[in-house]
Amino acid sequence: MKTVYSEDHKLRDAQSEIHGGEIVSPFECPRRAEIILGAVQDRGLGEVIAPDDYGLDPVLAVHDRGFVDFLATCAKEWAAAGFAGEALATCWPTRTMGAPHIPEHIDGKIGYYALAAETSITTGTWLAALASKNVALSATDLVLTGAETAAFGLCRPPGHHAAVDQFGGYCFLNNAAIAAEHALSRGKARIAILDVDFHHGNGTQNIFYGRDDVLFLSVHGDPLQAFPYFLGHAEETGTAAGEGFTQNYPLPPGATYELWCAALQEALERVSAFAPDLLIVSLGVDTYERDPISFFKLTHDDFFDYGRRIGSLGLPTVYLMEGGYAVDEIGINTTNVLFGHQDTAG
Ligand code: Q9C
Ligand code: ZN
Repeated sequence: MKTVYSEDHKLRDAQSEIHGGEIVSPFECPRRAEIILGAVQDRGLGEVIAPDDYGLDPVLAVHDRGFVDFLATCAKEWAAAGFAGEALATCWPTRTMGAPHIPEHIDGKIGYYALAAETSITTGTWLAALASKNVALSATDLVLTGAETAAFGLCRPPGHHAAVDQFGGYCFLNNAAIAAEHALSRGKARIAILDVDFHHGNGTQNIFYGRDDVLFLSVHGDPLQAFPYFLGHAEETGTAAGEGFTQNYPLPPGATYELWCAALQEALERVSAFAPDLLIVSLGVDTYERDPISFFKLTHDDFFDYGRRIGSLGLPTVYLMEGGYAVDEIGINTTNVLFGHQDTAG
């Protein structure tokens, strides 16, 4: 299986994350991608190639123009406002306010576009986010052109928390959604997105909630107990034409692989019944037993096992990297899924 990778991910190198009331060194760090790349090369998964540049059109097919402009200029505006640290949101339009106007001051504007406070915006963030969506699109094109039956986009920063006009949860542009929309624009009729990251893919769900051409399925920590806390419940199944095209599988703290796998099997049956032209896997390996911010208990072997299950569907498949914060072991866990896929898909 080929891997698409861009060194530009290193431009996203934030120093601050708000965690447990402290400012800590971010869990989502450049070393994550370096370790994954190392495992891809050391284990001989396949060729590693650089992405093409797809410009902004595929981004604007998914995200709001004002949001995109905000991401592109936020760090500059923050510095111009006289703030010394990295840009962080501290004020939101909350449940009692609505948002009748988008603030002009960057301190308010960042709150308007943020879905959480942990994620800072730095000067290199925008270029890294652009490179990450190029990685996703290039990996997708490897499969769309028929050159490959499966591909791996080593995206960093991740994407699945980014909504139409919101960033957060370490995500800025929704790589999986951008890839899905791109596949539709290239004549594919139905896309399935399977999100196996520990966290609910609120952004992807938001983007396709009213749509019947993109099936969204997510297995994740129950939002009553885990980030993003306000979306990802089992009763969220889509709206209007999209009714029945979203399915969530929230699982409680301490869920075993047996339970996790039962949910995955249900999701895989939904994928098969939908008969998509393309399967996009939002691949987060923060379900790992030693992940520092998550509560599932998957082992190295479990990643290989579920990769085999996904591969056995026999669908054209694009894996796009999302989360995973046990950095020393992120490479083995990620490549285990991909080798598992190859084991059954051939
Ligand atoms: N301390 C991904 O895995 N956690 N994002 C904030 C507050 C944010 C995870 C909890 C976790 C985001 C792509
Ligand atoms: Zn995650």
